[in-house]
Amino acid sequence: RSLELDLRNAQGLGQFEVFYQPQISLSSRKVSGFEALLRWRHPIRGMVSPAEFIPLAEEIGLIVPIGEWVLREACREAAGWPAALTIAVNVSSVQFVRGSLVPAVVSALANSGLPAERLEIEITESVLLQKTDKNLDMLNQLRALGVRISMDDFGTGYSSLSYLRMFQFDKLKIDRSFIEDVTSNRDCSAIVSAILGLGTSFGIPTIAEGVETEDQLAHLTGEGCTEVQGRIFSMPIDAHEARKIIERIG
Ligand code: G
Ligand code: G
Ligand code: MN
Ligand code: NA
Repeated sequence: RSLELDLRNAQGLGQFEVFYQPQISLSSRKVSGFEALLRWRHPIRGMVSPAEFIPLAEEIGLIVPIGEWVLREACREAAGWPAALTIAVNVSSVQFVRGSLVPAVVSALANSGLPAERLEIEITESVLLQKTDKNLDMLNQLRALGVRISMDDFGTGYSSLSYLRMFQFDKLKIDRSFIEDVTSNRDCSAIVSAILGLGTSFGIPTIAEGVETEDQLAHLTGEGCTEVQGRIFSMPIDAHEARKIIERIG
């Protein structure tokens, strides 16, 4: 597989880049932080989406060094932003099982000088599906450092609700698939209301992703969502563009 060979060489060739998508607090209408999203600039294929290469990187174990690089890079970048801004980094379940995630986080924080409280780790349900005790232990270690833990793609998994009992998440991220039709589809609207209600009951802030329209924004604001990210404010942008946004709002 030539994609696999290219992927094995990508990091050494400096083909990865971290993009950043702003997250907006609905109470203050201000940027509260950014999500780090990996990009691969392939010399022939162009920009390859992580959706296309993360599964392969997980399969061949490469996600561990790639994920650690994203963590270092994102923490280093965020350390240069104003202290109110957070950085959310996606972490694969493979990094929990095969990597040394806790020491990697400790060193990314130490090397960048970023306070632990400004780092959010986004996990998906797969982290709690396998090696549950070991992974919960690692989540608690990260928590003890002061790092925040978000549940990504909330509601799309088989047992999202049971995870609320297993771990005290700091944020629930509502998947884009529910937001897309939230204003036009009663089922989506009901699911989103239910998730926002859970957030309120459990005292966990909520963030909606993939918000594109004013109608969606008004709906989510009315339903008590805490934060949004999506095209309505900005698609993921490179570090330079992110700094320009920060200067503009600063
Ligand atoms: O940005 P984009 O929509 O192309 O991302 C596609 C998918 O890849 C998303 O589900 C996102 O969570 C995932 N992703 C993006 N960056 C990273 C990363 O650094 N690590 C991991 N594990 N997943 C990522
Ligand atoms: O990790 P996660 O599943 O949250 O990744 C979100 C993905 O959705 C990223 O690949 C990002 O580029 C993409 N995205 C972000 N905002 C929007 C949006 O408003 N609309 C659409 N269609 N995609 C978005
Ligand atoms: Mn995410
Ligand atoms: Na998601």
